[in-house]
Amino acid sequence: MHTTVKKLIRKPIHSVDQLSEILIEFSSERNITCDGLCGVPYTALPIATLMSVKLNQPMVMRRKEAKSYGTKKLVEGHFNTEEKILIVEDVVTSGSSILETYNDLIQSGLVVTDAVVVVDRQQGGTANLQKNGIKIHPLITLSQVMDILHAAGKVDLDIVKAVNYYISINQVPFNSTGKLIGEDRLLMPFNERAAAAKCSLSKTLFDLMLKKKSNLCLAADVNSSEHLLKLAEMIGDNIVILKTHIDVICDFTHKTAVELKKISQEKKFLIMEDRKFGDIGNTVRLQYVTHCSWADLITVHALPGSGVLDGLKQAFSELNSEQRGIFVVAELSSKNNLITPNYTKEAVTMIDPYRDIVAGFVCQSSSVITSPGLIQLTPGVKLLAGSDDLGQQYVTPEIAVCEKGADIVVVGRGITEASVPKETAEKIQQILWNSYEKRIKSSITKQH
Ligand code: 6AU
Repeated sequence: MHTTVKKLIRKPIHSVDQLSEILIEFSSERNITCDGLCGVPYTALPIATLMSVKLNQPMVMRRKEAKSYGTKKLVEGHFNTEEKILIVEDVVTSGSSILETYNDLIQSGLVVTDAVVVVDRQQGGTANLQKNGIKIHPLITLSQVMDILHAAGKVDLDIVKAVNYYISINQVPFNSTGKLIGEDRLLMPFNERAAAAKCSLSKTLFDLMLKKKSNLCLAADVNSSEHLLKLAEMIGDNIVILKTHIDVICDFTHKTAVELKKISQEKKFLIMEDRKFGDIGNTVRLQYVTHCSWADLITVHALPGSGVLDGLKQAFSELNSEQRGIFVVAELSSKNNLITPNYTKEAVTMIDPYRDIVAGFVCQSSSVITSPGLIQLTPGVKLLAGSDDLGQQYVTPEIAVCEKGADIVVVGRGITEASVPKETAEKIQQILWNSYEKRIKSSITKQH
């Protein structure tokens, strides 16, 4: 037991003020040096604030959600790149909150090597963070807390044993790459993903997926309003998104949009206009306001650069407060397309300051998205793998989810041109949902 804990036993603390002093003493006992501090939001913020005042050292603030206006920074405060920041946290369990903070600080050019925490619950978080290069200094562990309470006659030995047993059977599992299961989006259930989402429409989408047990998007590429609305009525219960290309519908009017919206509210799905915007920000802003304001989601190419997202952000705020979201095309399903791995990587980096409006990516491979809050939308799917005669390439629903990492799968002609569209949609919905469940379960069994 280190000196600070011994002192703690002799003189218990009663306030955050005292706790911050103890942590300062503890950090100096450990020879931890830093240029500034950062509390993990939110509980550790008052502790870090008091430490910063007492040490007369700056504090940086990590935002849990990027601001939708102004600087859009994830880390706020006066700092210079390469400065060393000490993370402060109250409790470490899996280590995922510290890791999120660490990632944002590193991305902002800061250096992080250590974190001081008040209590280590000993469930694997410390070791996991160590694997990620962060040394954890716990003031006290849960077993030490129990030992101290037992020695003071406050808890029975049976309770101590029960707590130790709980710790031993509730270790946070790792996957083969040393990542926490809870951090790898492919292994995480959608409810946990929803909590990690920074775009509020993504949260709605994850909730819909869970409620409807569906991760199916219908590409309703038909040429009349009547056919579109008929499909929406028929298949609405099986899907979470209905995707349109309104420029192929010869009689599409505002009335069609209103009727489609009504069906989407009754059947509980979102509407995505697959516009694949690819122009300068101002043009896209005008196009969106004129033609797409009725849709919940739209697609854009990353090609024009971040101006396209600025244009849409402006359009969203010009319109109203309805929830809106964007899917950025990072890869294509068509044969011989010109997208390169570097383009895909740059597209992913580009959206970072726009996480409040970007719901995810249209892409083909599981490696594109690592962040659990972003959604992978994958087209090019049919019950039977193959291709059409214009370069579209198809994989089966199971491959799309389990191997390509799709969260939501886009199926068009595989349903609309089937002899029995409703039954086919039901079948695909079932396969996709089973594949999602298999993906998260199989990964967990692999770990134990
Ligand atoms: O199932 P299909 O081939 O009948 O339809 C696939 C749908 C079409 C495409 O415009 C769209 O998915 N799509 C996209 C999207 C969604 O952006 C990207 C892509 O790479 N491939 C693709 O087919 O409406």
